[in-house]
Amino acid sequence: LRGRVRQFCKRNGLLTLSVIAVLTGCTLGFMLRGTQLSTQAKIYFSFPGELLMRMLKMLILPLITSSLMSGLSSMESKACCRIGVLTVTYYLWTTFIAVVVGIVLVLIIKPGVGTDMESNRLGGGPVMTSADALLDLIRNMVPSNLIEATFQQYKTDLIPILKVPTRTIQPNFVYVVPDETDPRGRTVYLELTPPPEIMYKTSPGSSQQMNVLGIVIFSATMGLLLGRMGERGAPLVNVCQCINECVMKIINAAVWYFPFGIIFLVAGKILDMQDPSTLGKKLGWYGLTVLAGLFVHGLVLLPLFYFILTGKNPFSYIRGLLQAMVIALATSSSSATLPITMKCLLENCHVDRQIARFVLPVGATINMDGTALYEAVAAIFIAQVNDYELDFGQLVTISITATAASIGAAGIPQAGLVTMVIVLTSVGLPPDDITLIVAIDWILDRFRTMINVLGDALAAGIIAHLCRKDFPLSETGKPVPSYGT
Ligand code: DAS
Repeated sequence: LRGRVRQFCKRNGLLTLSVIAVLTGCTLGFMLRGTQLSTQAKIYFSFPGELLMRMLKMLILPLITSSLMSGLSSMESKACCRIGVLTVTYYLWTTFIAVVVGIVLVLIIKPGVGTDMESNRLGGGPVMTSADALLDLIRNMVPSNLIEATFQQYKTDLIPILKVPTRTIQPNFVYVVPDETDPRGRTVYLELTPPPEIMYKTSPGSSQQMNVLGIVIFSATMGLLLGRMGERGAPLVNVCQCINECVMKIINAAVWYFPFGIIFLVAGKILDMQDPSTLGKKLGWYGLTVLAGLFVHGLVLLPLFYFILTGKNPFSYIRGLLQAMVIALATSSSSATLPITMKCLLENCHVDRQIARFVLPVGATINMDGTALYEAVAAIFIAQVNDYELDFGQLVTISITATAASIGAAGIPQAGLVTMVIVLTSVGLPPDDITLIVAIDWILDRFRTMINVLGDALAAGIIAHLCRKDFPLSETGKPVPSYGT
């Protein structure tokens, strides 16, 4: 019995602790909601969770750059091209499928029809055309300064300053600034970051995420070039491999702090949560539509694709990813979850290290099925609230811009809400109306982040199977030696 208990703890100890931590955080958050914690107390209370997020964010860029440079440098060019084409094609295909699932569901359920929610046509902020936004996403794929892009990846660009009537808004990443011109003090500004000196037409996307995409492209290119330099490139390849192994060792040590941080991360969010009874029935139906779409896409279609393309049981593979999905649920950040997703892929799912090192960082940057589905549903919900009939052409536009916007969304909390403006402006809807859905965005964000992470990880398993001739290790089922052992 002791041996069984030890085996269970070894395989599932962290996952069990993390699940218990999420439940404990929920309980603690609801228990404390009635108490009037002072701001100072809230700062202290949120400290352990903030520490967890900073630990994860600290590891992301060294992990992405070292994974790509060391992983690609040891791949021969044909295999590299094959994996690259397969990966991007698979990602675009599944993201588009996610959008179609969302559109079909929101047109059937019609959560926004006949709602009494008022649209916020207050206007304000620079008029954003989708052309500006899309151009800006592409512009930001080439960061003018890699070092600056590296260090500012978690700041989000200003979205158009929105004037909204006073309402309890989840200020997870926005500052609510009173509008002095309103004597009644009822109007506030929703402002992401202090306006830059030059208010150029920036996309509402998080340009830093595109910078991270730029870093991914740069690192992948460096990896390919290093691979062709032979002995001359070996020193830098060795440095990248050592950095990669050190980062994974740090992750192996840091993960035992995670359950403690998760408790306060979840409790802090629930403490700030708007009273569910004030959300309104229609918003509830909207939330259920998003959750139903995420379930259909993430737990039905993606596993089905995995089974069809690999012939293996998808749910035993997903079982190996549960730890990463719990971290995604707790942090609502697929980038922050990346180190854990990498650890699960290598140690639980036995995916070839070179495949994981390429597919995962690219996926965490550009593949966000959950976000794409959510943005399509939210845009059509807002159209329904405005009694705005969308024609087929506009639905096609929404499916394309939602796919593009999800590529531009950062792997950080509620980034999908930010890039949503691209989708709204592409069909003439008021960008201010994102405030209609802000109130429950923080909870939907957690579930769409889980599906984002799941989509990336299932893709790695599929690509590894399809490229098994190039990487036989992942097919032998032998455990891939985990880092540091
Ligand atoms: N929270 C984002 C992520 O980390 C998803 C989103 O905002 O839509 O993937």
